[in-house]
Amino acid sequence: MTHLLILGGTTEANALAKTVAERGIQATYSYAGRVDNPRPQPLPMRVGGFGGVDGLTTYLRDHAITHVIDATHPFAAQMSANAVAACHKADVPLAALTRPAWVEQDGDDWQHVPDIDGAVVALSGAPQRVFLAVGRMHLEEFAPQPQHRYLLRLVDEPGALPLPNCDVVVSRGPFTLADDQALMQRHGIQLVVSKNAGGLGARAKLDAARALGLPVVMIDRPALPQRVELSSVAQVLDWLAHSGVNLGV
Ligand code: 3Y8
Ligand code: NAP
Repeated sequence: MTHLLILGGTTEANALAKTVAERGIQATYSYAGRVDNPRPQPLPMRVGGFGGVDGLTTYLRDHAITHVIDATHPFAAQMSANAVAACHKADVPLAALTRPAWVEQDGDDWQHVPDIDGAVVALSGAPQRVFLAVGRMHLEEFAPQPQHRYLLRLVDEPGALPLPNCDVVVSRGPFTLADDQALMQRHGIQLVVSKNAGGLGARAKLDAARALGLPVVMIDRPALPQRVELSSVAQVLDWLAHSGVNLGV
């Protein structure tokens, strides 16, 4: 009996969940519980960590999970590493549903940095109006650069912020070029800081930066462990069919 676990939290995970539900494949959609109101899914959901590799291994066994799709964000490196380790221990097939990294186009002015710390260093220097579009979880790391006026885009209303000069927009994606361009013009943005998330949900700020002739500090993705990587819902269905799942056709 098939029971698919989808490690979610991305546009691609949501597209997969819709198709899996339509096909009547038994599946569970998993959120970390990072935000107050995660988007509802057409599948049974679970919210919260598993408790590391051992917790996930136990979960896989206790719920007779037959397949895992890691459709988490490219920066969710700990979850992806845990999924590789736990699926190996529990002998459960694993595949990642990923999206390619963004690449510079004509008119882009990107400065690549290897990680969040590299972005913090790149913000040394005279005060600017910075669109710090990296979410909430790593804001403290930017505290050494308080001189800038920051525009923050967060999923939920924040508590105390680690930066003195901030404007906060509470908004979850997917975002549009028109809205991001208007937002960045309204705030007189001079520099954008972005993770290389890839996908369509967050690329609007990059297209807006290009249109406005603004530089971007682009944070490269963390290294992820070796695993099967698929890049479309169709490829996931094919992978499932080849590992014995009846797709309800
Ligand atoms: C809880 C679940 C969809 C999927 C929406 C995608 C697109 C919009 C772009 C900007 C960048 C950022 C952030 C972002 C994007 C999609 C996708 C994506 C970036 C939700 C969601 C959860 C989260 C967690 C949240 C993080 C934060 C990161 C905001 C749902 C909306 C900045 C990543 O406050 C917090 O604790 C937020 C935490 C991890 C990164 C951070 O460090 O703060 N995502 N985002 C997931 C869970 O609990 O398991 O409610 O939908 C999902 C989405 N976020 O089609 O609706 O697929 O990438 N999410 C980044 O890329 O830098 C926003 O503002 O331009
Ligand atoms: P992370 O740093 O890789 O994971 C930290 C811990 O959070 C994991 O070890 C696990 O806890 C728990 N976790 C993460 N994703 C989970 C999931 N889908 N289901 C259950 N537990 C999960 O992860 P993150 O970067 O905080 O991302 C958390 C969630 O937000 C993921 O669903 C991801 O897809 C989504 N997201 C993240 C970003 C981003 O920029 N990082 C952007 C968009 C969406 P245990 O060890 O206790 O199991």
